[in-house]
Amino acid sequence: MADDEPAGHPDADLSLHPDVEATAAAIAAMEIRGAAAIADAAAAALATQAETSDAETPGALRAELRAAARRLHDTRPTAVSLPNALRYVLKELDEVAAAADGRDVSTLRATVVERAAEFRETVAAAQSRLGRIGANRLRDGDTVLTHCHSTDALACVEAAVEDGKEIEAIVKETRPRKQGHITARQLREWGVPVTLIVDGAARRHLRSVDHVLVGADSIAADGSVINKVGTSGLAVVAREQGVPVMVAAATIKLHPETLTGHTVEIERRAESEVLTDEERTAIVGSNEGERSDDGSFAVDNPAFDVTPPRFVDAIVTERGQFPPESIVTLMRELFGEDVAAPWTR
Ligand code: RUB
Repeated sequence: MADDEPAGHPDADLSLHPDVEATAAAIAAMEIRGAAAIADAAAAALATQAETSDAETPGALRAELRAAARRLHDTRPTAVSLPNALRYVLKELDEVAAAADGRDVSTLRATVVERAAEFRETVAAAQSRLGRIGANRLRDGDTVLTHCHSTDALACVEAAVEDGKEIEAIVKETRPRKQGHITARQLREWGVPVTLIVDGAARRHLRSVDHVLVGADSIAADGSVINKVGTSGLAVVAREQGVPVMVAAATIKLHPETLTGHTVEIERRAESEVLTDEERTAIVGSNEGERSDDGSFAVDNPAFDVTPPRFVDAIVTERGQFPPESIVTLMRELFGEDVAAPWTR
């Protein structure tokens, strides 16, 4: 802790910019969603916090930035792009605060703003680069089957279309939030013919599909892919039918903590995403009715699942494509054993 950082103060005493609060709320409510968009928004919010803060010392600014990062961090647990974004923007926070001699906040402010801009540019460039790499796997006339909405996965289709390839898409609806509709809308804008299907129809359609194409929220050191719930079942069935599974994921999706044996937390979301109050009453009855809600009925709503590496053919990143089992090499190179969490006290 820097000498001038007030000790032991609760986050409530720190003035967070309203944009930080608004960004955190939007991520939690999934108005901002998808691992890349979440990371971008979090970096932008940290930059706003730094830029607009009236903290008078580096220590005070650092405390604010940490509180802002904690607020953003605690919104959704599964997409590692979020902590990776916070880590990138706040890297060397302590060193810069110390070097600022305990007085001049402008160096720290400028460093955070610069790093946030650099992160956002790097991530955007990574997506277009991985899109070009992924497009090489798609041939003219291919049909892809998608799950959820992934900007990294769509970047591959966009690049293939730019290369003049005719691509068609079977788009899974993706219950309960129906992110497949976002995918369908985007693909149509690019002129890609789309067939929207309910999730349960995927196996039937795999017969006419050349690639399953999905994104990732996190990739573990053993090559497991954590993505929207339903991805693992799709990958298993694709393997059964001999359809290759391609995961498009920029390196901000690599989960450095899994290098040291941590597992990835799977977010569980509200029952209301799955069942309306009326639907619940129709199943369990109301307390006034013949049946009653005696607690013997539950809804489970995990937002993500884990696809073991043996069901994945390739992970396409901006650094090239990898069999899932070898992704650990790239992870070590990028992160080392450094899994600092500069937002923690
Ligand atoms: C989104 C999801 C996406 C990944 C990758 O889940 O699972 O496949 O985040 O997206 P949710 P991108 O809708 O619950 O956020 O490639 O855009 O980072």
